[in-house]
Amino acid sequence: MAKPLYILNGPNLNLLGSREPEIYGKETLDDVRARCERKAAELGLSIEFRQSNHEGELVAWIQEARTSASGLIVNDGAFTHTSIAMLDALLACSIPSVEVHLSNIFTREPFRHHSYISKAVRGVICGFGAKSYELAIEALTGLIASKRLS
Ligand code: CA2
Repeated sequence: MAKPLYILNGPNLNLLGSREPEIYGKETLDDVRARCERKAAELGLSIEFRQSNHEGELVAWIQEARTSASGLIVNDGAFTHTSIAMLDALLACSIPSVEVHLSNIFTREPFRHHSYISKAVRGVICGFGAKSYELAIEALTGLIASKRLS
């Protein structure tokens, strides 16, 4: 059995669907999880989908993913723009990883334009709402398959 894709979500993403639908869409985090489960199943993969409001817990999960996951998708929420700890955890993680955002962070406030974690991932997908996660699963599946062949 292949290892799952870890899909990790950072602070406040548990509130999805409750406010700011014009920025983040109307779907809840459970809806996003269901989309990810469907997309992964289509591609013959399983997922481990988690959310935390705590930086240390997210760091611990990234460390866990090093040995327990075949690939990693991270929406670090606001920690994207603040956390060197998250960057270091991802740099120590050699499995393929993708950064996702629901919103297009580059059309928003200037403080959202910089991501500490982009340096440590294979690619970034943002601005497609919940679909960003499905696109990330497709991209990651390709990366994992090409790693298996090499
Ligand atoms: O666009 C994204 O996915 C973000 O990672 C979401 C973060 C934000 O800090 C990043 O700049 C971009 C915020 C998530 C908070 O989501 C909420 C959704 C509904 C209500 C309240 C918060």
